[in-house]
Amino acid sequence: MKSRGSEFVVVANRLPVDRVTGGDGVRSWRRSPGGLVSAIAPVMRQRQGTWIGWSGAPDEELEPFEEDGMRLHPVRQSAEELELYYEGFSNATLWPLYHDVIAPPVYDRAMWDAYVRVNQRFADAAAEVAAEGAIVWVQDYQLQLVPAMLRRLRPDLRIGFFLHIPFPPTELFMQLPWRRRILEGLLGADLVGFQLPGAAANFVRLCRQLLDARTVKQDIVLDDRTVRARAFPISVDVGELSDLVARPDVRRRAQEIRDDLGGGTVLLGVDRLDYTKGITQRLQAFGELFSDGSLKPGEAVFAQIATPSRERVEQYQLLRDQIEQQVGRINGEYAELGSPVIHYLHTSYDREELAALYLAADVMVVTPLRDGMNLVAKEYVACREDLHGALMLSEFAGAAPELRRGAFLVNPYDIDGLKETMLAAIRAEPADQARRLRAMRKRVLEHDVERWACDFLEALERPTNQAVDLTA
Ligand code: GDG
Repeated sequence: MKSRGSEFVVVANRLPVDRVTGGDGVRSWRRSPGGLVSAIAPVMRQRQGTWIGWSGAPDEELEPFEEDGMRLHPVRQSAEELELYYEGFSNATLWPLYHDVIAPPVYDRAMWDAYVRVNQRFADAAAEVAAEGAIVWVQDYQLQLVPAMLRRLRPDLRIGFFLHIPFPPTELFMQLPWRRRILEGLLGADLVGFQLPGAAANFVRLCRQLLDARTVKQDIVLDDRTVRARAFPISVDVGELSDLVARPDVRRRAQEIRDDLGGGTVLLGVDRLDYTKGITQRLQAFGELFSDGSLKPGEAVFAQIATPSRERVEQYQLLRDQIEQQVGRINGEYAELGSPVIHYLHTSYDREELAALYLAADVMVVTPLRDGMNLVAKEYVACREDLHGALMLSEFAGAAPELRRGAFLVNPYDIDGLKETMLAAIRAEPADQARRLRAMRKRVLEHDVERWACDFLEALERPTNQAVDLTA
């Protein structure tokens, strides 16, 4: 088995495909949208890789299959595991803990047990499909135990891990009852990648403090090998987006959206409906601009797309109610017949519609309270080849350091600051918009998602001892 296995294996909670049902009722698979899949797909094809993940349907047993030139290896998840491992430990414990404890994390032993069990199943699958000496790339917070579990089974593999969300500072991480186990799980990798250098530094510091590990700069020196912690800020598929915005149908649709929105300045928010994204803060600021007379109805309109997400987790249900009440209240006060000031859409769109929305927006509003990176901000920048538009961006988004020269930076906890910056972005002169977009586009175009994947894999394949400077 091993000799015929894959030289390159990706392990992620989800497979990179979604099930679709055609008009004739026939079910098939379609590649999932999004940068991660498009960045990794070419590498998968070149290296005859295998992607290990869950199909999206609970209790489903599927044989490995091939789709879009990629070998896919499904891993089962029962309905109970989905509740305890995915909605539970991943999204009710780790997600809030790693995002500054914006919502209180749930610490539940049954959830932890399920997390261990499901991680082991993913590790077993990777051990089964990987060829001798293969590269295995594990993705994200749902699978932090996989690197160590896999190394135990297959010490011959080269294992990389990338965390898409922030990694918290010691003060917060210490709350986790299973904190040592998570660190030991990650240390099974040869390379642990983070979005930002600060997250890598948090991890290295924790290894020193909690595990008494010897560290040299960003390397953790174990008895038998060295683990590197490094930052690889993720990005977007610039080519895909620039093809989309060049399409006449997408441009027509953008104009149609603007016409439908009534001619005022268009502000846009596009987020998964998540408490980390700062949606209520931005809507409050927008509403107050009407109540204090800074804006008149008709002068500006806000389109907020809130993609349904984690709908069975309690905090997400509470947030949805809160946002819907808030939108109702603001529209109740300031809308005129047929012209709401906020258009709130709790739905998801295809990439064409999303690109048209980006083109229609004068001000892109991205105000997370904490975000690993935030691809929406970079997608907006990539789409604005016309150099028109302004990006309002939270200081707490991972994208802020890269985009700081061009974005209107805000602290989303400061409502007066949000209002002031929102007005400045609405009123920015065309020359200022162009200057800012030019600076941001330079960065995003030079650092797209393909470069991110190459940088990570190159670092993973580099022999470890070259990277350690013991004289430092
Ligand atoms: C996690 C981290 C990190 C949104 N609505 C629709 C739609 N989207 C797409 C966007 C964008 C993606 O979803 C969202 O990515 P973000 O980065 O903004 O946020 P998370 O989902 O929280 O992602 C984050 C990321 O992982 C990558 O490492 O940046 O910090 O939290 O691409 O365009 N796509 C479609 N329809 C929608 O309605 N097709």
